[in-house]
Formats: sequence, structure tokens, C-alpha cells
Amino acid sequence: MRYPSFLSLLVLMATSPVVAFSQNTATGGCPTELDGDGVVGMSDLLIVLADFGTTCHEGPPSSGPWPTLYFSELHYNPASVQGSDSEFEFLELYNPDSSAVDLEGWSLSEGLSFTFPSGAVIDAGGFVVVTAHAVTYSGLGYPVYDWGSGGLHNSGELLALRAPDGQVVESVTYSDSGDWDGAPDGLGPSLERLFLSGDPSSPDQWSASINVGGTPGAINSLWVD
Ligand SMILES: [Ca+2]
Ligand SMILES: [Ca+2]
Ligand SMILES: [Ca+2]
Repeated sequence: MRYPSFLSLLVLMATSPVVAFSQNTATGGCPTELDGDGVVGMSDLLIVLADFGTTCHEGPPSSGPWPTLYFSELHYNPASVQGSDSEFEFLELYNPDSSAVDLEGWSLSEGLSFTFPSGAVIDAGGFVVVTAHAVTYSGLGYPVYDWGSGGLHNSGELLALRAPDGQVVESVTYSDSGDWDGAPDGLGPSLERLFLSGDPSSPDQWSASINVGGTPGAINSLWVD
């Protein structure tokens, strides 16, 4: 659709009688009566023109029900041959749904503190990577966000994903001990989710990636679901 230019609207205003924009509010209501004087007039048009060209964005919903997103991969202790934790740590989120999810206002809490900015989206069936050092993983074909300060503890910790109203959509407590695979703890692979069903804090839901450095932004190497 081709919209009239701002200039042509000004010409229209200058050449049209004011009465053309006037309408009595007593006859059926006037959604374009903006300045409260009871008449749809030139001052209302000027209010509209002040916003002319603005892209209107309703923003994400502010309440649930929320789609379920998953922690799908944790690279909490990259091997020294790959590089430092502060440059190569990442976590990955996965959206199994058939619709994209607007991530604005979603946040990571507990072990990390990060809120997704306006414009953040996780595609249908897609991944986003959140990392200590976004430059490391940028330009590789998937969305990357920098969590700022802090990092993923090498001995494990609690991570939570919260919807914009603060509701915890998913949380995971990972570890490098007990029944948890120890290879992601500095030997090269990341810790990858195997299943989307079951307790995300159970070690049998996770396994070491077959790839050194894991599979950031892509389906996991040993995905079962
Ligand atoms: Ca770490
Ligand atoms: Ca390390
Ligand atoms: Ca992955």
C-alpha cells in the first residue's frame, strides 16, 4: 500500500475546509476526537500527524499462559584448548512449538541475571544462544545474546527461565558430580539435553555432546525427543 506523504497531508490540510474534519460527537461517537474538545477538528489531525510514520508494535503479551521453552544445552566449563570460560560459555534455549515466541521481557535468573531485550525472538523449532561473550558466537546463523556479568559455575548451579510476569517456565539444576556426565566439566563437550519430557534437573535427561564445544544454535548431537 502506498501512503500519502507528510507533505501531501499538509497540503490537504491547507486546502480543505475545517468543516470537512468536523463531526458532532453527539451523533454516534468519534474515535478520532483526540483532544477532548468534542469536535473532530484540525487540532485532532495535528495530533495524528505528530505520530505520522510511526510503526505501531503491540509488544508481547504481559500475562500467560506462556509457551514452554527449554534449556537445551549448557556449556559451563569449556576446555582450555577451546578457550576461557568467559569467552566460550553459553547456554541454549529451544522452542519446540510451531509458533515463534517474542522473548521481550523474558529473563534468566538464579545463576544468571539477564532480561531479553525488545525484538528478541526464538523461532518456531528454533534456538537462541545466551553467552558470556556474544562476539564468540555471533554471525553463525542463530540469535545470540550476551548475559553480561557472571557465568555458569563449573560445579553446577540452579538456572531459571522466567516469563515476563516473573513466572518460572523452566528451571534446571545441573552438576558435574554424582550421576552427571563429567566430560562437560572442562574436557571439551557441552552438556546437551536428551529429552524434553521428565525432570530437567535429573542427570539422565542430559549427556555430553559428541562435539567439542557442543552444538550452539543447532539441534543437539544426541537428541532423543
Ligand atoms: Ca564456568
Ligand atoms: Ca574452562
Ligand atoms: Ca544445541
